[in-house]
Amino acid sequence: MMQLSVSNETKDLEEPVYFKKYTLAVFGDSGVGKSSIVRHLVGEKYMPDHVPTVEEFYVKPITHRNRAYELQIIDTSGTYEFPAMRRIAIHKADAAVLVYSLDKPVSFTKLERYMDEIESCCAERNRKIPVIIVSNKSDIPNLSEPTFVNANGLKISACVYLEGKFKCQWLATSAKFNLNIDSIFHKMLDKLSPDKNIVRKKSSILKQILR
Ligand SMILES: Nc1nc2c(ncn2[C@@H]2O[C@H](COP(=O)(O)OP(=O)(O)OP(=O)(O)O)[C@@H](O)[C@H]2O)c(=O)[nH]1
Ligand SMILES: [Mg+2]
Repeated sequence: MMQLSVSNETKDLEEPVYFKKYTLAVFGDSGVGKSSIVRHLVGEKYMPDHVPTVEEFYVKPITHRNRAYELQIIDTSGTYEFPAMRRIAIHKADAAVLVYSLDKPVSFTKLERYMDEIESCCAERNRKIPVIIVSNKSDIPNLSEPTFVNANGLKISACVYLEGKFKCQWLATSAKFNLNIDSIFHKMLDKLSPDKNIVRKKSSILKQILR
């Protein structure tokens, strides 16, 4: 009886065992909703007001494909120009989330600057990190993604344009209504986790079946 209670106490004190810990850095222009996205993921309330971030750090345990991961998330500032802090965040990060929103057209054009910064910082240490581009505030009516023309003169969507130009995935979200927020982090874990080859194999098998 005595032994049982001791072992239960020990169990309570035990640290959870994570399959892996990853650091994600979230970048994007001022007011696009970076903090709102991260706050949603960690279970904090949506805030209707814009409170500019200096830099925040969050830890989120997450289960993905039956494995427990710990995400360490760096929420960076888009309002204040802190290039040195951004560089440190990029160096720490295993992956990056780049956010823009259609109510702030400049945030779309600034994607290229953030991407250059990520690539050049990573190149200094001879590495590459996966990036996901997020179009947030998809709930706002009457705002549509820009369209582009490809080399053959065909109209293409912002998603196809961005995925082709930056070789990364794209996702539309709404932090206000919690739409697709978790998918950002699950997509990222698919990219980062050692099972990614299995995922790729599965998707190529699917493609063959659908052909
Ligand atoms: N309609 C709508 N508004 C949003 C959404 N996400 C964030 N907002 C609003 O946009 C404003 C800015 O959101 P934040 O999350 O603080 O933006 P941020 O990118 O962290 O800004 P900085 O920290 O200054 O770089 C706030 O007023 C939010 O309520 C969304 O999905 N839909
Ligand atoms: Mg913020």
